[in-house]
Amino acid sequence: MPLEEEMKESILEWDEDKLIELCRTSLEKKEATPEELLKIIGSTMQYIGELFEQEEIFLPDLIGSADIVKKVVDEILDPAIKEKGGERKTFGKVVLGTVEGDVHSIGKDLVASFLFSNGFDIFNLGEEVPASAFIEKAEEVNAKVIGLSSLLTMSMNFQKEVIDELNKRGLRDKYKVVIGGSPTSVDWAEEIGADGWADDAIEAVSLIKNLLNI
Ligand code: B12
Repeated sequence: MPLEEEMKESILEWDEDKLIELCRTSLEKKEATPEELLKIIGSTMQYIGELFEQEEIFLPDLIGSADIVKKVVDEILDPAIKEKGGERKTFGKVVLGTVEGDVHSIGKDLVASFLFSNGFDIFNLGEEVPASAFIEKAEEVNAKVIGLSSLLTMSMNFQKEVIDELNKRGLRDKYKVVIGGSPTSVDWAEEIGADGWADDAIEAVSLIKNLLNI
């Protein structure tokens, strides 16, 4: 079976050991560069996203695949690229977190995995993140995008607070601010002056790519 097919199969079956073995062996034998392997992973994640949208696979499948991909990229491909003296070429940095007062992490982490496997650098600040922490991290790492997750009607207002705080500090135009989470909507995004809203992790990737003209 060609390498691409084998990798695709292992990602779909969450076969972490096989994916690690395939990547390690092809790097050792110089059958592929880490960048080529990343490209295969990226197109596989895109394919998996399409399967999810067509309801051919479900949330746990998506999470399983995203998790093993993140591990292989973190542990094998990123170090391999760094060893060659290069940096993983990315589309830009995204600072992401769940807003203040909210502990829900699963959806936000899924968005993080999908963005990562589609070529973004992710700074995942975790949960219950205050407005100032989003802004300070974005400034520190020179991010292009700030992503705000909220799963509670009660915490939605903290998404607005981040945007208000950006405005207060004169930084609003420096960042694309995207929001998500089940109680939020495109109308809410408009109301609080966000740049976009996405319903799921797959849409989040295309939303951010569109906003950055990628
Ligand atoms: C799991 C869960 C929990 C877990 C969270 C564990 C964890 N580590 O995340 C625990 C048990 C801790 C929990 C606690 C609570 N929960 Co809860 N929880 C859920 C549950 C069942 C699933 C949420 C989930 O993970 N969904 C799966 C993910 C993949 O979907 P998602 O989060 O929507 O994310 C997708 C999109 O929204 C989008 N997205 C998400 N974030 C972002 C960000 C950006 C930038 C973008 C672009 C897109 C995006 O992409 C994601 C991936 O596709 C929901 C019910 C439900 N069915 O949604 C209730 C739910 C969210 N919880 C609810 C409540 C009320 C609570 C509690 C207040 C309960 C309590 N009384 O203590 C506490 C909250 C405490 C706090 N301060 O936060 C309510 C919220 C109601 C509301 N609208 O306010 C819900 C809807 C249940 C209900 N029907 O009442 N909860």
